[in-house]
Amino acid sequence: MVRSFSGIQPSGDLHLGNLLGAITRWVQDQHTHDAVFCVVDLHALTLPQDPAVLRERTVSLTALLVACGLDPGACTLFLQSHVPEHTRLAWLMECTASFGELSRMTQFKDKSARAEFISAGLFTYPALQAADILLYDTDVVPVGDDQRQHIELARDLAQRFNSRAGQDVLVVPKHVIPPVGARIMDLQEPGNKMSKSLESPQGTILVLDDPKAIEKKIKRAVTDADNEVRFDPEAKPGVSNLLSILGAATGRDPSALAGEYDMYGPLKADAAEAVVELLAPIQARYAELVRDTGTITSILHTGAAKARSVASATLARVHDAVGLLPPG
Ligand code: ATP
Ligand code: LTN
Repeated sequence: MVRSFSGIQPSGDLHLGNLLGAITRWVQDQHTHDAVFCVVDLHALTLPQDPAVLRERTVSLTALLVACGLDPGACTLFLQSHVPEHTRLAWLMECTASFGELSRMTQFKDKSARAEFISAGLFTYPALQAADILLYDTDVVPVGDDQRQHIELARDLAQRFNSRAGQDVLVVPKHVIPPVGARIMDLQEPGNKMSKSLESPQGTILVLDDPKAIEKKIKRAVTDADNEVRFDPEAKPGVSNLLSILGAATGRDPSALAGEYDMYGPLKADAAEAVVELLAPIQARYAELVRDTGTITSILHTGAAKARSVASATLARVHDAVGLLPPG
């Protein structure tokens, strides 16, 4: 079976961009692929985190992923820090990546420009991400558009590693980016992507926002003055973003939807209604799950054991290929 692997950081509250750009596809993949999903808590540490908040976010994000439809019986769901092979392969990937290629990563440039303290981990972050992916012999990586460059790097590293080893040790993965919803923008600053870690509460729709908050945020979304509904992300980023949100939430094409509106008001009202409808069942399931921390912990422990059995075999293969001796 084709293996699908992806990850998400517990670095803030899950938002509509995460759901439409990635999680929706993860939920589909668990029925058609051998699906493995990881809450990448070690990646979150590349920026400063309060330990109590990180703990709480890790549990609530896991509960929310299950509420979104991830079924621990149909996929493997685990925490990155529970499978030590991730950091062990990351070291070998750091020794495979060049300083120059890590320096060209746009996420590093953006995040380091905003960070007060630029950790070495923020710089080597994509090598750990490549390790996440390559440990599972991953074929496809469902992600939003912002991750394109990181997945390209994981491909390059796998190819370089194989060519140095003179054999196909690592599977070369491909990204899968949804046709609609791959880049949901901030509602207040439609030039920026909606993000967990940017402080923009009015521009970000959280998966756990109540219907009133969602309606208010969409109603106040920045558009432009000409009142012409057209899908043109360059010239009309705000309006196009609303069309993408409505399209991704209802499974329709944003350009086709544009033809059905001649003013912004009704488009905003329909987009708000579609989002409220999409999120209501997720919120109801989450409210039940989050109280049951025992179940969440047990899902994560079972997931880590399954993940580890695959990861340790890959790491042993990689160690052998570079000339490291087996430990026992
Ligand atoms: P941070 O702001 O901390 O980097 P994030 O909101 O970008 O967080 P991640 O944990 O980095 O979220 O990403 C999880 C998944 O969600 C990735 O596949 C990413 O591509 C996708 N994603 C994130 N933001 C968006 C967005 N605005 N539109 C579509 N997909 C997105
Ligand atoms: N870098 C990603 C999160 C991430 C990831 C992964 C995604 C870490 N490891 C492996 C796909 C596959 C992000 O910032 N969205």
